[in-house]
Amino acid sequence: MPVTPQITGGMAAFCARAREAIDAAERILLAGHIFPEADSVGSQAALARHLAARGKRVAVRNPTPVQEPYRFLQALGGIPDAAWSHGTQPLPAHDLIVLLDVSDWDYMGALGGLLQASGVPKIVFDHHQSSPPAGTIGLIDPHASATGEVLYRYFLATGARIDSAMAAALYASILFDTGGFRFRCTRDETLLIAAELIRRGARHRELAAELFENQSWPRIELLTAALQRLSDESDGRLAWTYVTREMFAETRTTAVDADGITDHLMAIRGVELAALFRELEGRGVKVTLRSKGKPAVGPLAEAWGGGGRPTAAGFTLRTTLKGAIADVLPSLRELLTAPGATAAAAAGSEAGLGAGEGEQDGTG
Ligand SMILES: [Mn+2]
Repeated sequence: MPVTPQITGGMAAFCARAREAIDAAERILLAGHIFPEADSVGSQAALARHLAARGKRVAVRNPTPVQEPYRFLQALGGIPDAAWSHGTQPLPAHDLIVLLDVSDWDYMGALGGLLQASGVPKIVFDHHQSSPPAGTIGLIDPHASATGEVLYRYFLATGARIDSAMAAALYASILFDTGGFRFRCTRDETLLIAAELIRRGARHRELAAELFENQSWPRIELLTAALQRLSDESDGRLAWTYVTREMFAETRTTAVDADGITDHLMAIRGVELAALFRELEGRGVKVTLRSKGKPAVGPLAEAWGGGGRPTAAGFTLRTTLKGAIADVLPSLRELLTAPGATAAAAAGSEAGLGAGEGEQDGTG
């Protein structure tokens, strides 16, 4: 049986409602989460291009600037750079808001409150494990690998034309959030959609190089410094490291440049859990947790006031780096000794592990 992207009844109804709202609007504001990355920006670019082709005036507002490695995706949107903005300056005139890759106002910083206060209709395309904010038209599929996949289904359901720039933007979304088709969220449908996007003009090799072979030297220097401080515990099942403010300063990097360090810890054979402690400028310590499946790290992050998914989560502690490490490590060790904690026990427990496992963990 060939696999085809599923447009379920509920999804078809959502798509029809979303299209009605879009049809009725002239000026549409797209928005995303803090530290917008490839899924966020790729989805925004693909939708911006679609809407502009339909004669809409489109603007994009993110809480923080589009990160440098993802600016090439911004360009695929085909709208002027001046239409992309960030922060909490007054919003451009709009009669519809579309949230992409986020369904939680808190994950948008102060911009969330600003958007929430706007009385216009709101649409949400997302794949995080959450429900749409009250009063929004929300398509949230936690089994989708990326928001790009959710958006692709919307385009399919509404008969939208997907040109090569849109295909590239959506492909980048999916490629990034699946970690290059490695993460658990990679399903048969994901690959089917990816194949279709290549057929429509997405260039796999070029996009893979842009996303995964594009690290700056300062980032590699930061990674080197972090790996020099790598520790392992619990018979090599837990790997952790840290980055101090001095390390950021010495390598001329900032907190976001430590994104991806946990990938290197997770690449070690036998490692089931990874933790990264980031000392933030005057804002305590950000703790990033990763798991290969079991034990789930989401609940632990929630207990510390953060959030995330079973495989990717994080939280911020208002304490010193030493204090954070001393506080958190015991609970990580405990997680590994809890009954059913081993990776083998995860077999058959796929539910809830669908959403993208990129850098986002819902905490910023
Ligand atoms: Mn995503």
